[in-house]
Amino acid sequence: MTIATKEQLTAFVTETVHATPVTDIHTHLFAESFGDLLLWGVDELLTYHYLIAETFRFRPDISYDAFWQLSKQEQADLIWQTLFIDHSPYSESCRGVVTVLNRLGFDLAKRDLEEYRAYFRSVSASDYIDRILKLANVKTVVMTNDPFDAYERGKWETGAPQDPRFLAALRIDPLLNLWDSSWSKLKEQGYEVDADLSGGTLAEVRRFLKDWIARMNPLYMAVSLPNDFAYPEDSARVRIIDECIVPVAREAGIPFAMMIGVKRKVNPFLKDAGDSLGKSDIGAVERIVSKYQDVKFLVTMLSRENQHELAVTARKNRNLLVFGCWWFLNNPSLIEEITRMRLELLGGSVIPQHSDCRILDQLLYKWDHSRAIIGKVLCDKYGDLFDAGWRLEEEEIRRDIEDLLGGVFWKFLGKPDPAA
Ligand code: REL
Ligand code: ZN
Repeated sequence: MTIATKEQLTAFVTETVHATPVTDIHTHLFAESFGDLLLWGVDELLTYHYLIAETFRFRPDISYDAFWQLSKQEQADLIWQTLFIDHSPYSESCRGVVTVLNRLGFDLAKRDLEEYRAYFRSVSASDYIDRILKLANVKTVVMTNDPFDAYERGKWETGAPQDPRFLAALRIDPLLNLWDSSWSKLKEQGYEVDADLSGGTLAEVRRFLKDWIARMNPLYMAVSLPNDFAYPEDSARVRIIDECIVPVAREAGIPFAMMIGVKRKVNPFLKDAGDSLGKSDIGAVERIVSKYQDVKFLVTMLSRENQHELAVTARKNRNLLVFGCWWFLNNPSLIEEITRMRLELLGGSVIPQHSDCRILDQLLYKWDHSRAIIGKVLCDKYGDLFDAGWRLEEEEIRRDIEDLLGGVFWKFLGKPDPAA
């Protein structure tokens, strides 16, 4: 049907963005078969590392050690008191908790943490997964799967039942960022590798990657890279990229996802909350994607300052697909600015958002909040076309939104959307 008025346009775009199921291309969530690797519930929500960092800012009276010695529930109590009762929870990660509790139907007027906890004790993981995926309208969740993690490896080795809503991504940070310590872990797994990459080491690394690809059937291989990531460079990282990751990605027909710009552990006392960011050299991205035009690259960058040049680099390289507003960019003001800029430079050939959820319940807020912004930006973009006299068809708008929320990803992979 043809859109007749601006009001009709706004209503249709807003409704369609909310009604379209999402493929969430990067999370830290797990299927139920991974047991306690899947985090959910109010105590997990409150102890999200984003909130831990915010709590310490208000609590100079609590030492890092004292905090880490508390039980999870005690930590959650302290965070609730500090960020939700002693102050108003308007930071994005605090607001996220409020959105989740609200969407679950809790009485927010009472602010009674025990009441929320009682619900979580009464529900099973399996029912809760169903409830959250339905409420968040997420059809597929891509996990982050680390073969260097002995605990997770155990889960893969027991061949637990598969849930088609949760798909794998092979995460290889230790291989590229910590070769000095990870080569011995490969050796323990039966690969004949040496610290100096000599002899058959690179062939063995390729064998390791292929073995895990066979086991996990990942949609892509992924790494997070420091802000000073350089390419080319005389380093173990770049040799492994050139001689192992790239050929294996090419052969397996899966992309290599690079998440660039993280500074790990700038405050180690904060543990997971102690990572930061820095501006990166877009030249490194340009050089690697243009060198390997037959390999697909998914790229997200952590610094706001890199966003414009990353979008321009994607204009020049069709094997580069930009995705998500990562981590410190996942705030309404920045999502709006970045999404607007990307749609202006790339049209719909982009993945505007991923959730990066670590806790299942967060799907509710991360997607609610991002959908609202994506919808708002799209209303403006289609509104401009409407004003310029372009005929807008509901079917075409629906197609575009389905693409942004998943279709672009699946087409880039060259695979049918299994949930379609
Ligand atoms: O995948 C990553 O490397 C990051 O997204 C995570 O390490 C980070 O801690 C995550 O919670 C950010 O949202
Ligand atoms: Zn992540």
